[in-house]
Amino acid sequence: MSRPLIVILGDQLTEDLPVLTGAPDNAVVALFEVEEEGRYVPHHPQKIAFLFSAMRHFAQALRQKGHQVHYTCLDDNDNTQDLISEAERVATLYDCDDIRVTSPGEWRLFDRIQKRRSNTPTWYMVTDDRFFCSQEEFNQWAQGRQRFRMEHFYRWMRRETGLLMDEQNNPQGERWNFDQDNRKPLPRDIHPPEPPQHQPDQMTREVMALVETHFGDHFGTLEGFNWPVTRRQALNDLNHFIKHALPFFGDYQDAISDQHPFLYHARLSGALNAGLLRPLEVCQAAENAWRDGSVPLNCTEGFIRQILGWREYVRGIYWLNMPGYKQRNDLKADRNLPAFYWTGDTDMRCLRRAIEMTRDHAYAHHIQRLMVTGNFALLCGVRPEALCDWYLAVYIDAYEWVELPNTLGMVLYADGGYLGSKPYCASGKYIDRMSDHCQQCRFDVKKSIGEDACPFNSLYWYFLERHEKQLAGNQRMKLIYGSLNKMSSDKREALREQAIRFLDQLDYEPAYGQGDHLAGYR
Ligand code: FAD
Ligand code: DLZ
Repeated sequence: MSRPLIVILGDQLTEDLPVLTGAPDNAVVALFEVEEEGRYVPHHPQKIAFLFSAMRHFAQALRQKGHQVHYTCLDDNDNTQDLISEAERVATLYDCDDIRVTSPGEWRLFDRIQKRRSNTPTWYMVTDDRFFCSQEEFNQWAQGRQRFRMEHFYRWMRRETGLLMDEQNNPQGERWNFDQDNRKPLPRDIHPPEPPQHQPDQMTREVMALVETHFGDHFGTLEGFNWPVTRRQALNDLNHFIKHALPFFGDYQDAISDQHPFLYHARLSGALNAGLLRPLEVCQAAENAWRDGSVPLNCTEGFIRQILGWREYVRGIYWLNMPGYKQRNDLKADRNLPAFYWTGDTDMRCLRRAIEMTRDHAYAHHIQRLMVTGNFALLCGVRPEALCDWYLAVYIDAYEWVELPNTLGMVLYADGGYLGSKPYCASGKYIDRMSDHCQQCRFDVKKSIGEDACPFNSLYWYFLERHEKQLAGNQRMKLIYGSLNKMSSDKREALREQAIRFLDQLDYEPAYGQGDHLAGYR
């Protein structure tokens, strides 16, 4: 009787995956820790420790359920240190005729597996069913549309799933969107909830030591590691969020704090993307909290929109457009990444704090990623590849299917407006309105010219000027180009000179792969 090897990748830790529920009794289930996955970009040590520990706990749970499980540890002598060759080695070891795997979340692996389909043992890829919208459904939705907008996709998803819909299939509260209620800056004295603490058990401690030895040179600290590594812990984090943070999620969704990295955000993206939680159960928990009156509708809707809307939308865009999407660079951005992205060593307070939080927690919330580190890179003209490699490396939740559209599309506008209707470029004024950083910064956010002027200001105008041809025709940019065009030529020249001087004196990392991009960090 034929015997399959069922490969479970590090972000596929879901017990009811079809490859597992459909496995015959004699199947061998296999998980592999390999160097290659930790190094294709220099992943944050917390991300690697999170995945290895979650994989080890998952393997234990599968054994307890009666599966025969093979587990390759990182420092096993016969480990080939590459996922594909490890699967083929282990398939031979157990005399397996074929290898079955849930379709990977990144093109690079998907492509490699596809190319091995005619090999022996034969590889089979099974559709990943952990999303609301299958790729076929997304492709059909996209067909014939000139421009895609997340809002249209989201409304369709709401109708399809019935989430937050009334009996007539209309949106609850008679509105699709509560964004006007959701842009409040932070009040002075806030006390966001502390995240639940997960004491690392023996298994996690062993993994942390292993990661320190093998990946201790990567950007980021392991100290204070506090991510959920089992489904039980992830459910605990979900319940904690629903009870303590969701009631304020909407109001302060866009706010940035100098002190509180998580504010009222869920911290669930790592667990969701690794498969410890299902998006449906997360959205249902949020909807139930609204139904029982413990959470206002603007908060529940704002949260469900992120998961049912943005998360599904960016995944659809990724698979619809890969591999070509990754090559897009419509604004012809050509700078390397500023070196301080790997150190936090900058006087710009907002950037310093976002990077320090990233170093300490493998986390920064959406607005920090979009409007601080993202906005700055956009204004500087950082190459998409350089910025994407950084985002893919440093966050607990980063996988290319979700990172790439967010970075290349939403942040860098490198797809020419395919994903978002306008670039999210902003001057220091935006950061000042939404955060308490500027009061503690050596630069003056009200100034655009001079040694102590906030660099975001001149960079902003210089960006608009550089890209006038591509952007001035955009309806949503009309107002701002009106202001630029009203500016005197002397002022424009002074802003341009200020921005160029600033860009010239920045240190940049060497192009990735052409030097030691972590040199500044060590
Ligand atoms: P919350 O703010 O509490 O949101 C709830 C959930 O909604 C998240 O857990 C996440 O699953 C989902 N979500 C929210 N915004 C987005 C979005 N724009 N795209 C997809 N899902 C979203 N998210 C990732 O999961 N992986 C990434 O690699 C990633 N890279 C990003 C890169 C950039 C440049 C930007 C601007 C955003 C990126 N995001 C990414 C989206 C978002 O920043 C994170 O999902 C969010 O910060 C995770 O924290 P949280 O769980 O506290 O989210
Ligand atoms: C991110 C990651 C890392 C660091 N290590 C492993 C690993 O050793 N073994 C594994 O199966 N998966 C790992 N992953 C997750 C994979 O990179 C992920 O499955 C692919 O990028 C597809 O999304």
